[in-house]
Amino acid sequence: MTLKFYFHPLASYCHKVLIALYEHAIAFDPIIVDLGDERSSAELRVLWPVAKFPVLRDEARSCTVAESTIIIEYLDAYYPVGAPFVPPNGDLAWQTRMWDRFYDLYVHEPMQRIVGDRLRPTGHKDPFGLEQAVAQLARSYAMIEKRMQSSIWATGEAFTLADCAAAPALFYANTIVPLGIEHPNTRAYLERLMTRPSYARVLEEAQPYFGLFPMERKPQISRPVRAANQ
Ligand SMILES: N[C@@H](CCC(=O)N[C@@H](CS)C(=O)NCC(=O)O)C(=O)O
Repeated sequence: MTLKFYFHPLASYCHKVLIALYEHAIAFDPIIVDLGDERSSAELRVLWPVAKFPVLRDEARSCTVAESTIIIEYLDAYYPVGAPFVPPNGDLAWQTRMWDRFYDLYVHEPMQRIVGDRLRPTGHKDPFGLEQAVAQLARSYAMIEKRMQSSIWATGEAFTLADCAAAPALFYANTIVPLGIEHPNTRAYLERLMTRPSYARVLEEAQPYFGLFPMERKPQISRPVRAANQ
């Protein structure tokens, strides 16, 4: 197979690209990487010494593509099927990129920071960083809540790159800092994302690994967006 996808089924940024691959039914060779295992991660490190995934290797074009957003743009450019994930021009193009950045930087990143703090050894915790991450998530939830009052997907009617970014970011953020009763639009949006066949499949494939999630609250597929105080 010409496309090799290096990923882990539990890894949130890998979910973002898997959604795009499944949306467009693009065939690929799945290569599960265990970063904790020297042999398993060696191949990834040769391709992309940053040693973060997802990474796409396109043997047909001799290209190694890293960074979830760039991989999805690459799929649009070289494996186009149906509507592109980044609309080609006009307001929708910059809006899609802006909301992709928003979900990565202001939902996904603080969510990862909270999980990362959990993994830090005693004596190396970052309570101030943790506080900042929780405050950022609260601001982001409020922004999403307002925006999703009148929108089905992140940028309107079409499912785009921004929704690929939103799905894992919101799914894991909601596991750690649950959406509340003040976020009905965001909860409904997350439910739409989780029941969309592409992401439902990603979550089903991730489910066997949910026990490895390093927080007390484990991700759940069933009754996904029930508010903590309901
Ligand atoms: N900006 C990167 C972020 C990739 C990333 O953070 N990947 C995580 C998994 S979700 C990872 O590789 N973590 C392993 C590590 O940091 O050692 C992207 O969009 O692909």
